[in-house]
Amino acid sequence: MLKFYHAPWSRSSGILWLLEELGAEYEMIEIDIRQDGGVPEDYRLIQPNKKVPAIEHDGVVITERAAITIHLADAFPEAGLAPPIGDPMRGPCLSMLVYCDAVFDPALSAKAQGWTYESNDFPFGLAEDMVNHLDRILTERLYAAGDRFTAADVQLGSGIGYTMDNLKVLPERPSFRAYMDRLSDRPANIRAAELDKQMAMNTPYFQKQFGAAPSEA
Ligand SMILES: N[C@@H](CCC(=O)N[C@@H](CS)C(=O)NCC(=O)O)C(=O)O
Repeated sequence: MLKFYHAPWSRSSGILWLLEELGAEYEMIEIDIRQDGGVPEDYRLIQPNKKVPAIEHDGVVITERAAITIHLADAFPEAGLAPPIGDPMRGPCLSMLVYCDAVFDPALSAKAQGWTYESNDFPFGLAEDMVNHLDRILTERLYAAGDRFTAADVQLGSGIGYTMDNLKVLPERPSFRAYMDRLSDRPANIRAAELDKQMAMNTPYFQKQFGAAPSEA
């Protein structure tokens, strides 16, 4: 039994895409992270900071995107998104997954907040170094961990897509654009994006921003 705690158009959207890539059966539990008064306190029993995503798989709760991604990709090996131990792509795949949360996300969050700091002030270092690193990787390789799509691409692709095209805090680089083009026609990506959009348009926060839900328009 797999439960998925999700809010549309959020950091849990990458896990939605991953679940679609894996062909996993899951029960979705929507957490409205933008509701007036904040996320209800009882959700803290699942996620200590009341954030999404979280999953509960066969009675065990797993939090943090990188951990969830590794767990799910390993749990559904038939999808081939987790290079197994011994595969030379496993190391790069794990490195990129953790890099997305430990470096990419905080460095860009700091940049979006206009922070100025030295590289060694924070463990995530400078956004500029991170951008150059990813540019190098995605110029050398087709995908995050090598020449084939892995679970790391779901997190890296979600992060690049959101920060380059929506938040506009990640500078546009030809390697990033070519990478996003490679990911954009994946059926699971398209399915997840459509599902997420429908869910978003049914939440009061986005209805206020964009008008009524399509069905009520
Ligand atoms: N370190 C967490 C971060 C998750 C996170 O930041 N989630 C945001 C969604 S974009 C959230 O739930 N925010 C709601 C809140 O802080 O109230 C992870 O990687 O799973």
